[in-house]
Amino acid sequence: MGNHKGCPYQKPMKLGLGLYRHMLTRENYAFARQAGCTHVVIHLVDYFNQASANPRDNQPTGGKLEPWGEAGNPERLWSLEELRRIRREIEDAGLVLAAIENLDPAHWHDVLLDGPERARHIENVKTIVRRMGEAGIPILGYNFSLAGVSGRVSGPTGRGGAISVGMDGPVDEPIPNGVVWNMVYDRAAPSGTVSPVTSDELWRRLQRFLEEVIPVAEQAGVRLAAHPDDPPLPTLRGQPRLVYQPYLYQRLLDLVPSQSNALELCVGTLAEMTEGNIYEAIDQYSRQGKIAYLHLRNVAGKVPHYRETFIDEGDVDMIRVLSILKRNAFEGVIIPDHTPQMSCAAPWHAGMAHTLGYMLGALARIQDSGFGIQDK
Ligand SMILES: [Mn+2]
Repeated sequence: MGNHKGCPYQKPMKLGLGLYRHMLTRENYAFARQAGCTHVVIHLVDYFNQASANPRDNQPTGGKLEPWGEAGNPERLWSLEELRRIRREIEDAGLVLAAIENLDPAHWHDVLLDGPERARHIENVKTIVRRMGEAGIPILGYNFSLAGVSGRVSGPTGRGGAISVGMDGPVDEPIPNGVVWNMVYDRAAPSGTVSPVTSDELWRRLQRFLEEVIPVAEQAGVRLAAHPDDPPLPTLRGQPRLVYQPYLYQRLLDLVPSQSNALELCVGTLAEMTEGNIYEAIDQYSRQGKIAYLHLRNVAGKVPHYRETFIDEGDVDMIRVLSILKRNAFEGVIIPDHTPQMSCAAPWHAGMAHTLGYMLGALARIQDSGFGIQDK
C-alpha cells in the first residue's frame, strides 16, 4: 500500500475481468487475455441456479422482486482443492486470480440474519478465509446486505436500445422467509416475511462479523472487501441498508481498523448515491490504501431513478476517477462491473470487450501523461 504520491516507480493499476461461476472456462480466460486483462475476479456463487427469470448471458437480474436463484449446498464449503485447482487453471491461462467475489448465502445467511445457525456460519466464513489464504487468493469481496440487489427494472434503456438495468422508484415489498440477498436458501421456509430490523441492529451484526473474521483474515493474509449497498437506498424491502452514502464506507472501516478490513469500491453504486461526491469519495478511500479492488461502471441519475449506461457516457468522468487513483498510488485491480447488453450473439462479452477497450485507452492516457500527478 503506502502513500508515495507521484513516485516514479509506482506500479500501474491492473485491468481485470469478473467472471461468473459458469464462465470459469478456458475460453473465457482466453477472452480476458485477448481483451487486455492481466487479472480475473471470480464468482463461486451460482446466482443463476434454478432461475428461469435470470438468464445466464446477462448480469444477474431476476425480476423486480424475484430472487436471482437458489443458494448452493449448505453442507459443502468451497474446498482447498477446488480453490487451488481454479487458481492453477487461471494461472495456466496466463492470468492472476485477484479475488473471489461474494459469499454464498447457503454458507452464511444466519450471519446476515442473526439466525439460529450463526455460530456455525461464522465458522464457515473463517474456514473459507483460511482456505483462500492457503490457496493464495488474496481478496474476498462480500456484501453485508439483507435485501441485496432488489427493485431494479430491465429494459432497452441503454444507448441504441441496449438492454440495461436501473430503478424506477423504490420497492417496499418485504423479503419472504427463506430468502436473503437475492437468493433462496430455504425452499421449505414457512410462509411469511423477514421481520424488519433497525439500522443499529444491522450495524451491530456487521461489527460482530468483522470483529470475529478480521483477525482470521489478517492471519491468512486475506483482505475482506465490502461492496456498498446496490441500489444505495437507506432502506429496501423494509430492511435497513448499511453503506448507502459515500461517508458510510468510513464507518465500516472504522469499526475494525485493519489492512484486512477493506473495500470493493463500486464506482457505479457510489455515483447512484444522493449525497457526497464520487471524486472526493474515491480520493478519501484510495488515499487511505483501503481499496482492495474496484468495480467500474457508469450510470445516469441517482436512486431511486437511475440507469446503468455504457462506460463512455453517463454522469461519471472516468478519466478523472483513474487520475485520482493514480495520484493516490492505487496499484490494485480494476474490473468492469456490468454493462448494457449489446445486440449480437454474445451480448455480455461484447459489452465487456467494449468496456475493457475503453479502459485500456483511458489507462494508457493516465499512465503516459503524468495526468494523475498534476490533477489536484
Ligand atoms: Mn458493483
